[in-house]
Amino acid sequence: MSALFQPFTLKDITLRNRIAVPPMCQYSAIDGRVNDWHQVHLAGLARGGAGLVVVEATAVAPEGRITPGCTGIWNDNLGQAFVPIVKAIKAAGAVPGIQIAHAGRKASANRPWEGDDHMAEDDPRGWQTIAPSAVAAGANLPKPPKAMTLEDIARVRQDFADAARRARDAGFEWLELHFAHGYLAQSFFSVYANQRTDAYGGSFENRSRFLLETLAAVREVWPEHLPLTLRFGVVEFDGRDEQTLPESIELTRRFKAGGLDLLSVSIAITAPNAKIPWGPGFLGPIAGQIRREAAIPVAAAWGFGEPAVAEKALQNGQLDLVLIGKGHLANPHWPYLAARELKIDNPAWVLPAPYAHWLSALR
Ligand code: FNR
Ligand code: 531
Repeated sequence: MSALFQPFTLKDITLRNRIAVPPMCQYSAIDGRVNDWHQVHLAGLARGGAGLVVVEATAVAPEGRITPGCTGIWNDNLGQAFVPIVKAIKAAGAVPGIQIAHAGRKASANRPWEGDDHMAEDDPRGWQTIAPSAVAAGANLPKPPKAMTLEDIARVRQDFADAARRARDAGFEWLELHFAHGYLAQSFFSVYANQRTDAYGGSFENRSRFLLETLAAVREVWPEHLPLTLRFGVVEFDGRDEQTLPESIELTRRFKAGGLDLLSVSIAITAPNAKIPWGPGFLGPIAGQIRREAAIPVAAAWGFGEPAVAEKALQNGQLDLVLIGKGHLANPHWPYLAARELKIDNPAWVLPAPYAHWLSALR
């Protein structure tokens, strides 16, 4: 029996299979507002048969966007703009999710195909970035951020809670906080980015504080019966993961105690000298360790695009949900082709009825 095509129930939500489309920035919004491209992109992915489609990192405040083209949900008008997308994802039989985010010191950048670097100081489209400390992110992101005051921290925490409310009101049924990839929340946990000497820096407790407080603020707003999840970089691949991974497992236990329903395991990306061992499903073993030691459902991405690799990671208990990113950009019908490759004899788990009848032969 295939693991990939088993339904997955979390709180009151059941996904038709274990395949999720992870958030993938489109850099195509104007002043944060989604448009027809986002509709085409996301509805098309949902039509392909994934159980869950998560909308890209959507900024909780204008300065929290990575680039000027990133989506936002910092006001009610922007929140309501997602309603047609939520409806389209549901009409295709998938569960609509959204990732809410703040890019911190990695904000105010050019699109990847326009340089993937900070916009120049004199670029009128750019803005002052904020972060735990005035430590720049790296060579292509050299602008030093402004160290956040306690008022800034309180404001951004509330921005996440307000964003969660707007996501709820737009009809999303799955929420993911972006606490990974060197963005604001990850940078609070980072010994590299966070050099604060107040209650938000230094010790493990202090470096965890912003993440746990923000989760708590969102937990109060997000409905109890809908999955509340977050994506977190559990390792840096900087040579000191013997210290980092145990801390990440302990923090995951505290996320769970704080009401988290699932952890999407990823990479921290705050160390200047990271050596990431990219490879097919390379995060699987780490995800499995988190899943066991923190006793929480987990998802992971990175190179699971070969159906057999995805199936194996689920079969051997590394993951509860597999995230297929670029594989879905290459082919929105990835789930159906995976069913064929794995010789699953009932495509109904991945195809809407009008398609399933004609394609049921899987030949
Ligand atoms: C991404 N990724 C990403 N991750 C995230 O947490 N929020 C996001 O908004 C984005 N945006 C994004 C855009 C694009 C174009 C790509 C290719 C990737 C990372 C993505 O969710 C996923 O983790 C990686 O793509 C690895 O999975 P695959 O592509 O190997 O299946
Ligand atoms: C690439 C990336 C993935 C995992 C670790 C570091 C970098 N992604 C990250 C995306 C933006 C596009 C590039 C986000 O997380 C928003």
